[in-house]
Amino acid sequence: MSNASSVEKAYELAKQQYAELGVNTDQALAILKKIPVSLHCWQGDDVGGFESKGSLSGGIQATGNYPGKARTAEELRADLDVAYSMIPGRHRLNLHAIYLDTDKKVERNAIGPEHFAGWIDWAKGKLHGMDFNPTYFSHPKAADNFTLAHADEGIRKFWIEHGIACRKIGEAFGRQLGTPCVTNQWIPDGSKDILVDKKAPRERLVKSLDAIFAEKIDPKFHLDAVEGKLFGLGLESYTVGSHDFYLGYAISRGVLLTLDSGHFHPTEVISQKISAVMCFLKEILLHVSRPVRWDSDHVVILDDELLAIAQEIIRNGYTDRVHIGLDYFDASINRVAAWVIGARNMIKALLAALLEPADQLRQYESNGDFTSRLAMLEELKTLPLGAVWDYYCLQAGVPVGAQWLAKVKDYEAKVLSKR
Ligand code: RNT
Ligand code: ZN
Repeated sequence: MSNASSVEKAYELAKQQYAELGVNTDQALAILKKIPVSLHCWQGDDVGGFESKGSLSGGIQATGNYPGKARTAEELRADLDVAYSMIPGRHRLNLHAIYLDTDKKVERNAIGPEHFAGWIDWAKGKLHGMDFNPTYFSHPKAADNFTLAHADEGIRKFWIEHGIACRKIGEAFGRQLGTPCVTNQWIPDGSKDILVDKKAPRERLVKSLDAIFAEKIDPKFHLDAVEGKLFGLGLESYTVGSHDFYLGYAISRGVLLTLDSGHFHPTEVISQKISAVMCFLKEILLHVSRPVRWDSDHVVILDDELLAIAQEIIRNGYTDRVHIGLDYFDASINRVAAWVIGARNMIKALLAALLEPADQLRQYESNGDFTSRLAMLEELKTLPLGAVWDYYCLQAGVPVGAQWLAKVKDYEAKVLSKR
């Protein structure tokens, strides 16, 4: 299905079919258009960054050796431009501190908005909001995988200064781009083997975070988030910033909690946690990822969990309170395609949720008519979501269906393969 008139015809039929269930597809698309997804810059170069040529640390790993990764900020922006041109809607960029755009060597505790001027100008021009992350890994002062919870006061101080510097950068993003920047704090701190004193590092982390967050910043420009996890590579036995730790921290301090799909035990899913934590938190940040047997950060596909995450956001009316970010890094395939596939899937999942006859389903449930609830949920799976999606892409001026792939292949032949 490629030409515009066949896409429109299919949409008209789909629209009728959904209307019979009481779903207004035009309205669904109008809502979808307003939901931004924050694309993570680090898919473009396997979490390398432009600060040094050192290797990735912190217990995370990008596997694969596909050619063509971005080597400079300009290359990364060019790749991102191609990716955004295949993704319907207006979306954000999530930047890590190691992606600073400067020729000089700047220590992490000395970075400022001026080192990200190239990104700010680009985002202004392209109308992208920006989010930010301090980088507490891939650095000599994080060599033993302890940063904010380090026993050494000097090392803690260095990383606290980095955290503070990053919040100021995030605030500058928010002020200059007119949309609040979410700055997400994730640290690798943990231990390969069983720790005898599990308490002291956590108490130190509370103090370090409190020092980082001491200065209040207007939420119109900047929001703070904290991200817990279960384990890292080489850090299997203990993580200072576990989920329990950060849930308590976020609730008691009034900051956002970040839920990453890959940061829990294999049978735990974040879709089940959203409505639980939202009873106690104003806003949260999602790192939508795809763990395969471990926190592997595979490209997000349109699987049951992705659909369930989107359903939780839409069914509960959380679109203004849940910030959606992607977090994966696959180095085994074309990196621009990886962005496009994951982002398009996230948006498709939101569309699927918006096309549910939510009131009707809720009615079945409250009436105790679980037969109808199950029947309907299953029938919905084969309704023409694809026709509505294609129409959305057409309207947004981005490639319909798999047409984007040829464009990415062309970019690969002309640009990426020459790197
Ligand atoms: C690591 C966390 C974290 C990172 C990025 C690069 O397990 O998920 O969010 O992926 O900061
Ligand atoms: Zn994450």
